[in-house]
Amino acid sequence: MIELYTAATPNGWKISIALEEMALPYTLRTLSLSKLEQKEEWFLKINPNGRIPAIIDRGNGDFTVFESGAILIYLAEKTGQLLPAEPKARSRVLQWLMFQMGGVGPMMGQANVFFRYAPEKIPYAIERYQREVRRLFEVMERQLRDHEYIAGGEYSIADIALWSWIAGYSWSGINVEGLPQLHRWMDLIGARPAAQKGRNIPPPSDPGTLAESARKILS
Ligand SMILES: N[C@@H](CCC(=O)N[C@@H](CS)C(=O)NCC(=O)O)C(=O)O
Repeated sequence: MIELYTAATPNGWKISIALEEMALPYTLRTLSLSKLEQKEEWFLKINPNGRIPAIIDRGNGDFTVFESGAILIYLAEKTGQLLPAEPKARSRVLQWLMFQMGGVGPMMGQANVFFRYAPEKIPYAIERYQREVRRLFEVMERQLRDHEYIAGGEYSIADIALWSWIAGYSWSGINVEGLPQLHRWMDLIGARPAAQKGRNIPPPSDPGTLAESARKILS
């Protein structure tokens, strides 16, 4: 049995979507980010970085995994799902997963900070991050012209990682006009029952709760 430590955020939803997709049984431990539970000593033993998500695999000697990309790879390897074994196909999935982990996630995260939460509106910062996210979306648009899913012909953990963030593009204030392939892909992933279910575990917070959490975390 997997224990999932999470909260209602894109990085958390990656893992609930993957667990649902893989039909792995799991128990849920929702942390209150506004109460800074993720910084408490007991949780730092699970994730030294003090952030969600993290898992403990009780079926594998209580093995702990943090960093959402590493958790996705761990679960894919455990189940043999959503990450091909063939080296080149596997590398393609990992390339797009890293593109999410090093690009889309951090840039959308910063777009959210400056567009939504910063006490002072700094146009340079808002534009910098929104423009960079738009550029990353255009990279995906080109890739998706020739590929049904982001890493090729098959659904993978890279789609899960990217969709979990990109489905929230309007919260980050990103212009998605003129990106028909990105919309096709968003609809394709969004139609999957596991994506719909996992995106609601835990259910999205209201804007007030999000702002309260951000204020605590950023102060
Ligand atoms: N690179 C990490 C990022 C995790 C992350 O930033 N989690 C956010 C929620 S999406 C969090 O826990 N924020 C609370 C905090 O920073 O204290 C991952 O992908 O797991």
